[in-house]
Amino acid sequence: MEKTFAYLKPNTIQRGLVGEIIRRIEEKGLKIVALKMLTISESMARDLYREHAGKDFYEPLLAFIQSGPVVAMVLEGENVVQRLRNLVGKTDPLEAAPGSIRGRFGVSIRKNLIHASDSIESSNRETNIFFEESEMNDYSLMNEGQF
Ligand code: 3AN
Repeated sequence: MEKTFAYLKPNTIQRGLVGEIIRRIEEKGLKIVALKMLTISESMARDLYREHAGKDFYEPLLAFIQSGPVVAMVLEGENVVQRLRNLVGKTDPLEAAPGSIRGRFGVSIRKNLIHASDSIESSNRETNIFFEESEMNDYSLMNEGQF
């Protein structure tokens, strides 16, 4: 079954929006199979965003995501990568659809509240930075597949 990785950025925790965003993920019928709060280390941050190394926003982005705890999760389901990306919205909150998470709550492109993997390959790579296989949970949602 397809999986995707996401984490709620430090400003989401500081703004008290963890519950609101998880509620939207659950409301959409997406299944959370792993979930935890942690503070990202510098080596995790560099690994996570290595494709952006050298860009002008890279160092400020690394500093921001280490500035407080994050809430990391893995979701599972059919087409879950695309389904979560649609719910999250475009990178820049100015361009994100008003009903998306970034469109509704986002203020700046750096502090855009939530990261969601952009492909199955990225999801596998990013999940391995945050989770062990033993942290994945196997269960069924009530009405799974009927949303
Ligand atoms: P997404 O998170 O939508 O996949 P990416 O992978 O292009 O977007 O960017 C990773 C993160 O880098 C974004 N979530 C955002 O926080 C930050 N970022 C991207 N572009 C910029 C930019 N022009 N200025 C500041 N931060 C940026």
